Amino acid sequence: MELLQYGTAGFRTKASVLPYVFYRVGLLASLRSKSKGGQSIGLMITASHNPEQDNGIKLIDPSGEMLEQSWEVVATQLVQSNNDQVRDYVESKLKEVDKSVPSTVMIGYDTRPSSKPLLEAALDGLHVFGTNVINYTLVTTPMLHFFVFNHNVNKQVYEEKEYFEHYGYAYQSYKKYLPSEYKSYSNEIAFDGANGVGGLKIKNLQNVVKPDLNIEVFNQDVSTQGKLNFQCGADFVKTRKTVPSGDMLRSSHSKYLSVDGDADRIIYWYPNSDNSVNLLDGDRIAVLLAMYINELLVKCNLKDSVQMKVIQTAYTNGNCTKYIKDNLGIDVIFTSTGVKYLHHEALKYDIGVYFEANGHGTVLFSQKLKTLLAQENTEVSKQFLNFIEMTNETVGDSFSIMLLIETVLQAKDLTLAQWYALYHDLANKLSTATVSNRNLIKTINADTEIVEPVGMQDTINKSVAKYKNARSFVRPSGTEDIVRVYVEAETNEDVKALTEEVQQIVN
Ligand code: 16G
Ligand code: ZN
Repeated sequence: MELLQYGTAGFRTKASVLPYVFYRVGLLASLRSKSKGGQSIGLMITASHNPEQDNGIKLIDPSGEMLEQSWEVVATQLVQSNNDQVRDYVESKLKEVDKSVPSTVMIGYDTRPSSKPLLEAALDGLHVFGTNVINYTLVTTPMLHFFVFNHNVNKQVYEEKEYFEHYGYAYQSYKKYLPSEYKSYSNEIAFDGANGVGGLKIKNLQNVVKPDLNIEVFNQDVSTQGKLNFQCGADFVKTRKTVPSGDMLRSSHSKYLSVDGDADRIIYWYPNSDNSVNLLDGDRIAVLLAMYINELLVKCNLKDSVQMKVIQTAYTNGNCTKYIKDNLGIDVIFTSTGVKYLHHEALKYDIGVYFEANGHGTVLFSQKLKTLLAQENTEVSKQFLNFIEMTNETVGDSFSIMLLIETVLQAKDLTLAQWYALYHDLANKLSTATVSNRNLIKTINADTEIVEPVGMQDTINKSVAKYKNARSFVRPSGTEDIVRVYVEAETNEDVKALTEEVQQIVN
């Protein structure tokens, strides 16, 4: 039996090995709900941007956030137990939780062919404890986070329609704060749905925001096998830096965007004549949103009363960080890779703008800020609260982020090329190395420093020092059996040469 771990994105692997995992996660979700006084827990069935034959499952905690870390350990132990130990393990855990508390679990799944059969296995586990199941069927990951949050915090069982109206109406209502004519901005968007649930569901949002946003949907085939995430979607565009398949260039649009297979990641882009693309990735989204939110803060005279930070990972381009610090005057904090680390850091501030370069992120606003804005009750404080309404604060949500981006592009009357030109990326390359045991590499300081094997970091530092404005870090992947090597420098030649040096050190 493969030893699965509850990782940054829950349990994820080939769908064929997952039924027993889903059954056990059904048991676990019931326990989690009971341990939280019967509050609802979310169970999302998806493997995000992974190939169609994979699948996965992750738990959503009562406030709509990812599963608390101590329970990740519980999840891993439960899934790694032998069949005959499962009962003992569950019973030992049950001693700590009050069995008589009724449990509720909200479920959603993506378009993978394996999702529905796997759901049955999870339901078998949930029925063991007589858990009340609310099945949202086909939804994006952020939609389920929204439903769980609203059920526990606002005591309402929302319907899908209400999710789209919540964000769509917030977007519509913000129009009164925006110019009525534009020199540069265009409301036309070509939307790459990765042949997944995002391509399907974006139409519901479109119905609410039409005609203000004109969205043409591409890659929305969820019935042909093998098409999910295949040569399309946010991960493909980000890693290959090329136009996705699906004939997206057949008529010219001024704006293009791609989401991933469960629509929690988003990347804007526009094509060059050779089919390569200019990427408006998570780095550039963070810049755009942080710039605008900072302006709102200044307008509300709150710049000195609240604390705002941008949270990034070491994969953020050095020039992006520099732009945020030097040009926008906002502090940047780094965390390890994985959304939960960025999210938890962002919670510490009144405004935490967090994005991974791959397009996963959102903005968190503190209760203190919301109260201050409500008390002020001025036009601009109402405007700020309207902006916050448009933000899905539970998790990165490609739909909510798209509406925020469109809002800022209008407010500043920008084309994608103008947004892209705010700063220039340093040359960079992400490569992989295969080693006998990736877990022998241990890192600290937000993945930027290797502490084991001892001495490896010093050797890398010596290589890095030979190149101008260079940076390199090495970390074991959390999702694949490989090591990732990131290199950044002034020129492509330097990046290539330094990558070769670091690869030799790691191998
Ligand atoms: C997971 C993470 C993503 C991270 C990626 C890194 C979530 C929901 N997803 O997909 O944030 O960027 O892992 O993958 O946390 P790696 O460890 O293979 O480089
Ligand atoms: Zn995803």
